[in-house]
Amino acid sequence: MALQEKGTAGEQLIIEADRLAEQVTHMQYLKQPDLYQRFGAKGRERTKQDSLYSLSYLAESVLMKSPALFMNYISWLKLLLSGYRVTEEDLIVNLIAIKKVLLDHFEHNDKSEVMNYLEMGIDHVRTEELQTSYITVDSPLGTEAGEYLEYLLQADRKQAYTLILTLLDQETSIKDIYIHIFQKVQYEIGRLWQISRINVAQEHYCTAATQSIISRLYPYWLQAEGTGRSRRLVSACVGNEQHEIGIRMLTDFFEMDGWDTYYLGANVPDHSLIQSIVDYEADMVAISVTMTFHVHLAHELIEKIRASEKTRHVKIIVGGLPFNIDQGLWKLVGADGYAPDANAAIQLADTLIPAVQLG
Ligand code: B12
Repeated sequence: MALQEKGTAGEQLIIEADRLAEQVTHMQYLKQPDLYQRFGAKGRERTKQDSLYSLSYLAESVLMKSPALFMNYISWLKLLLSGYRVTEEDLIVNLIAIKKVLLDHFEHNDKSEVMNYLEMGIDHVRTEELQTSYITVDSPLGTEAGEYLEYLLQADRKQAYTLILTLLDQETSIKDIYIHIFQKVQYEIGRLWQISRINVAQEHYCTAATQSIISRLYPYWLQAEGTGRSRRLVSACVGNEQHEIGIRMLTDFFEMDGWDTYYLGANVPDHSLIQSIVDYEADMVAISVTMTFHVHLAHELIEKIRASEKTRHVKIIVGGLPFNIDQGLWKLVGADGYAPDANAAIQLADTLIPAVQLG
């Protein structure tokens, strides 16, 4: 299904989001002058930043016709703000300020659609949220994932690495280590940051440590070049998406499964990515999106890939957080398929391009 032409309400909102966020902040501080005493001058900057995020998520949600994206954002925001002593009431005041500013200062024929999504978001603030750890002892490798996380939080990456080597000695598969330890621990680190239990520096340390451990495992599984033509994958994050570990793990799974892979990571200009499909004679492209407000960039990129005769034959798969939140979203961006994680992606790829097809 094609998206509407340029100039939809969602697109207009993306363009005007910064100006509108400033007006929302102004209105919220008029309504709640005590915010200065509670949060100081920095609080005003944060309010503007958060309002900008809210407008961006709202816009993307409207653009993709996916209320789930905005509802998930509201749940996420509520938990994030509670760590900063920002209450549900404060959030509702902010969302109502957004509503007022949109009513008075945003013009579009389909404005009612934007207002409907926003209303749903305001109602959603009152929904009870259950937030539990991603790591439980009864899940596969749950105990080991807990230990691994503890080592990283104690800044002991050597012990974390030793734990992984011990698991390899016990013949735990690398794929299981990726999914049940690295991925789970990354999700848990995100949750701990969100509820203000760890700071940004700790998150960066843990992420960098896991990336280095992933690299140190390559000699255990990366094979020398095989003979003959294998299926070929080009993989990358969309636009200025910075979350690259998921697509890296996915690419490694493809390589483990006999594909030849060309991993580009984050910050690849669309035209370079498209050129690499040609140069590398790719059969499939994997595009990763984590931040919801980047979903439309995946749609634009896919349109560009399909527009060129040289690249329109490739199969395109997408994945990442927004696609996991709304499992029908992949169709709207024009992809050939989606999978929730690296294991499922391999199965999907086998369906789209069976191994025998290329001989
Ligand atoms: C590490 C991290 C970062 C790092 C990334 C570093 C790097 N080199 O990758 C940095 C510090 C840059 C970062 C920045 C930000 N982050 Co961040 N980050 C994370 C964190 C903790 C881990 C990400 C990760 O490694 N996941 C592990 C991988 C293995 O999982 P995955 O990405 O889901 O991938 C799997 C599947 O989704 C799927 N998949 C993924 N891609 C694809 C593609 C295809 C084709 C297919 C089929 C499948 C597929 O397969 C993968 C493997 O199984 C997450 C927490 C989380 N829940 O993910 C937050 C998180 C994603 N970040 C978040 C936020 C808010 C931000 C910032 C806005 C923070 C800020 N204020 O600046 C910025 C935005 C940056 C940007 N513009 O992109 C939020 C997003 C919330 C939301 N609802 O949108 C999260 C969820 C944290 C949280 N709980 O609040 N972040």
